[in-house]
Amino acid sequence: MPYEGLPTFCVVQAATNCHGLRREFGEVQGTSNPFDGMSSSAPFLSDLNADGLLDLILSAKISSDKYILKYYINIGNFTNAAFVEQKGSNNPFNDMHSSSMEKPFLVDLNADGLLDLVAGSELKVLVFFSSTLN
Ligand SMILES: [Ca+2]
Ligand SMILES: [Ca+2]
Repeated sequence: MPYEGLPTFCVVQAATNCHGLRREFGEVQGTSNPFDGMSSSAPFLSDLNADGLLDLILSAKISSDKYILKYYINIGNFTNAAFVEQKGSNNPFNDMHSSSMEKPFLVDLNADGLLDLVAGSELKVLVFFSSTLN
């Protein structure tokens, strides 16, 4: 078995051959959708406050060439996410306004235990922000 020990799944619209665990995805709408009312072309989830729950970061366009990052802390639990926007000094990205924030994601790129920010833009430039503790 080439994928022995690894979780596998397939997505099918109609019953066909599926090797591994079969998963089907159904859209969740309205208030049952924890992202109801939010919009972004580049959402991503990461446990930014290290409480074990995935938080939400959205890139939002504020002018023709500027983006900001909105931060939503997850106040739900492991089975029901609930996001509340953090503004001002509660948003660690509050002072970042840049054309380079269109497609952000967090990763610990330098293996220091702190998530760093990598972001791309319409200009196809990748920018890197190394995080530090204050
Ligand atoms: Ca969290
Ligand atoms: Ca890091």
